[in-house]
Amino acid sequence: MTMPVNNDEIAQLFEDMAILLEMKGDSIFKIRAYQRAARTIENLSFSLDKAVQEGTDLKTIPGVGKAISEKIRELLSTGQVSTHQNLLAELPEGVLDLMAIPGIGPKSAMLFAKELGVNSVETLEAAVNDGRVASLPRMGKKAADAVARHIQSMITKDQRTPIGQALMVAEEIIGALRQECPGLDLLFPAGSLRRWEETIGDIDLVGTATDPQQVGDALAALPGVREILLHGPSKTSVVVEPGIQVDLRIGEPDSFGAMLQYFSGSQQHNLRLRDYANHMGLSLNEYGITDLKTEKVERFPDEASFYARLGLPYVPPELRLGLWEMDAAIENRLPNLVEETDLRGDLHLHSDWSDGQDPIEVMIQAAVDQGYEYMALTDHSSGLGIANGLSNERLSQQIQILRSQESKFPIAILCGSEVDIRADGTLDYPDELLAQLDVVVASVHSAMGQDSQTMTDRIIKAMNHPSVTIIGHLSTRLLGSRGPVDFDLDAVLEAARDTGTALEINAAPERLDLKDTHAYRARELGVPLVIGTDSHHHSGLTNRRFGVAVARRAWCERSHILNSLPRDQFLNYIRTPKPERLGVFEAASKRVGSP
Ligand code: DGT
Ligand code: CA
Ligand code: CA
Ligand code: ZN
Repeated sequence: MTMPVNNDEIAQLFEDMAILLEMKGDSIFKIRAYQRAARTIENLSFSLDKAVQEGTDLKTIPGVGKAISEKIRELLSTGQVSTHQNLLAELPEGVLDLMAIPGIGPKSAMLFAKELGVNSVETLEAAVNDGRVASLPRMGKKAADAVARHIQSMITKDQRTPIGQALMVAEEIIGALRQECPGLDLLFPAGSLRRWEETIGDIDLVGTATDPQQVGDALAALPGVREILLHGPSKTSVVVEPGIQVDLRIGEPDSFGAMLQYFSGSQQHNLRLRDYANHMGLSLNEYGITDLKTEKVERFPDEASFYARLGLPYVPPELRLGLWEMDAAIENRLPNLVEETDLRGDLHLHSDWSDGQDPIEVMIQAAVDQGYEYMALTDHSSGLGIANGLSNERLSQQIQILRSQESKFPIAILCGSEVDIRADGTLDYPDELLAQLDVVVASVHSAMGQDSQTMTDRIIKAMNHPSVTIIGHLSTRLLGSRGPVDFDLDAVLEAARDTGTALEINAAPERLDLKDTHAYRARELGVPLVIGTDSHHHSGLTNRRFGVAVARRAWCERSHILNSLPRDQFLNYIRTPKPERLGVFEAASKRVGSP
């Protein structure tokens, strides 16, 4: 049995065969015949598969002769066409890979493969760089430069940018456009950036302006622009340094809600929403909502009114994944997501005593400036030689200094440490010293190549230590440069709950660790979550927004986040022995959670 083949797939096969023949330099008449057949088949009003089953003579179809009719029958009965397979086999190696580069057609791909022996994107890039492409007949420097750009734009498209970097670039562009364009009104990130995905394919910006053309012109003229991909009256696309695509769209204020909603995606969320709207007799697009019967278009200035027209509550962008947020919205049980202003303290801060850049007082003042009620200083332990970790003596000294600072600042100053979990699961300080600390963040910084069982045992052993308050950056991954360690997530989450150990959502944008899906699972299991910035500089505390975004993508409410507890309740939590403190958290967060 072969899968049924539909008309589009048959047309595609003839389209492909025309390209293959063209590459071979075959007769133009044969090529045209295949192309004509493809076009005819695309536009047929009946299924070829059915027609063959019913015994129709395909040659009665205009443009379908004996040869093509036989190939259709062969494809329908065997799932492939031998002439097509033979053509593919004759192709020089790598030609199809070259054709996958946007802007490179079959002729050039064949030329590069035959004349230069190029068989991959990499070898083509090398041939551009050493001048071999430019020296080909009918190519020249200009054409070679175009090939270089095509390769670059393909690489750019494939490479996703970590959100920290993408958001910085987006904010710089928004700032610059605000300066350049007095007529600019609204301007927001949309797409994956607005949903706080951890990596970003391209930056989408949507806005409104009295003079849309002016905003597009300003974007195209920004100093960081490397290439202009498209420059129209309401849409402009550019590539900015260091190789990130930016799509800007300017729309009308009275339909801005539909536009922002459409371009915020995700595509899957929008598909679900569109299906839902269709059942109500409505259709959606970037301009508004259309009544399918009357064809009347309603416009919406903001997203809330757009969702409300569909009888739905506002769905926060972080939840728009096209998974189960639509069901929750329909049943009106979307969570009341945690917000930055819910946080009452930061429990992961470094000073210049270890590898931070600022003195202790500056870090404390930074926590005061965030409006916090408490903070913990957590410099590294001595095992981490590179980070100038604190010896037992220096930690004792730091504790004394911190205790003496408390009266000078309006917040609770907690003595802490980010203590290494050694390869065998023991901690880097003696128990007596750890017992003097208010907050212990235990983290893996070494022996990251351990197998899953060893790593899982190691982390769980640390969780069983009575002084360990929080496990820091559980997976140790660095976005785009280091993968996670191997460990059994469910075993670790269960141990966290059973031992009364909180897990950190490390908000440093290069970490985001726990990641969203792990935090989601942790929340479901009732593990207390802490959003910590791991700041090594006073400016780092604002990175909490990245951690809050992870928590929101994990459907966390304020009640799921330990450091949203008010000072007294938080102090009560850390002073209660493990594992009873889990009960303190549950009771306190119920009170916090209620209106
Ligand atoms: P990215 O850029 O890969 O990180 O992910 P997005 O979600 O930003 O995707 P992008 O930039 O291609 O498009 C932005 C939004 O625009 C996307 O989330 C939904 C909407 N959109 C774009 N193209 C289409 C489309 O062909 N169909 C539908 N339904 N929506 C689209
Ligand atoms: Ca995008
Ligand atoms: Ca885009
Ligand atoms: Zn660390």
